[in-house]
Amino acid sequence: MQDKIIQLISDIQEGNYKALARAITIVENNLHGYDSLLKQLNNKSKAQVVGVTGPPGAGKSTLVSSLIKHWVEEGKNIAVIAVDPSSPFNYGSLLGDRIRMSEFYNNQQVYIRSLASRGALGGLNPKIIEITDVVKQAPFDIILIETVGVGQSEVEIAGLADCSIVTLVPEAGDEVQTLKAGIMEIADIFVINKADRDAADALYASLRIMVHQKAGADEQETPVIKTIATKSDGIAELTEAINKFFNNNHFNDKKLYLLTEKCWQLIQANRMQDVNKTLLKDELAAIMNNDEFNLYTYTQKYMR
Ligand SMILES: Nc1nc2c(ncn2[C@@H]2O[C@H](COP(=O)(O)OP(=O)(O)O)[C@@H](O)[C@H]2O)c(=O)[nH]1
Ligand SMILES: [Mg+2]
Repeated sequence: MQDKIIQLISDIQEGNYKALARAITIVENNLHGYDSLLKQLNNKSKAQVVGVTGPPGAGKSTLVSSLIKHWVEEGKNIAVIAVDPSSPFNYGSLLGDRIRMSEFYNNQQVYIRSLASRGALGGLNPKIIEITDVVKQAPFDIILIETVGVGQSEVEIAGLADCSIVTLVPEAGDEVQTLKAGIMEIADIFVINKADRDAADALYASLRIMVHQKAGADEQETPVIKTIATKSDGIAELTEAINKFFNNNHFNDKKLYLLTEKCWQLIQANRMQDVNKTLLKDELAAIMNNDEFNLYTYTQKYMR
């Protein structure tokens, strides 16, 4: 078993996508050997992990396609991990341009994997951290992770991607005020997609005010970039902002923060493994009206 896992990892490191697909399946489904596989991942990856998050229909997949095209032309190797609860990932039908997109499917520079979201809140796949680390073993320059922003998962993705791009659309104008706190924290770059629509300039202006207020005196303002993903408009500006982000000195501080965040989430998931809310409820239903019931004594059995 051990030998097989070592061979699998070595195949992945040589850019074997079939081996990568197999390893992801092993990890995603807790198949035999997954623990040993994870423990043998090395720490040498130079890949930049870029998260693209935002509401359904914002144009994330279209944006991702345009980014792939841009980077492929620069000779880069790119992986895409898409976590979409609503629809299976299908770049072909997405742009109504099967020929162009199937080019990516057959392109050795591009690896695309779609994952179901199995989280209770419909957000991220619970294995996304581990799967991203597996993908990092392969010689990719950039790993793109597309996730639908639904409440909590926006915060989770902050711990997942080195650089988080929050995609908004002009219609989001009013929502932005209410979403403000959460998205301001996680966004490294804002994209206003569908900039071909009228309200884009108004959203741009109000976002610029928000990032300015957040930045304060000595901090850099979070870039706000207008794109029309369907026409690849603004993609060059976006990739430039991504490059700038990775070249910034603050990036190392962020890496430590991200690693701590990931570590925390893994430990949390592991510690909660034996806690089942349905069982808790059943047990509590039976004892809650006892005079002797004490919440603090009861929870003791779960404490370490
Ligand atoms: N008008 C306009 N439509 C866009 C733009 N970008 C994407 N779309 C369309 O918006 C719809 C949703 O796009 P999709 O990429 O699937 O969004 P996702 O759910 O965020 O991944 C599709 O019909 C796209 O063609 C844009 O910049 N302008
Ligand atoms: Mg999508």
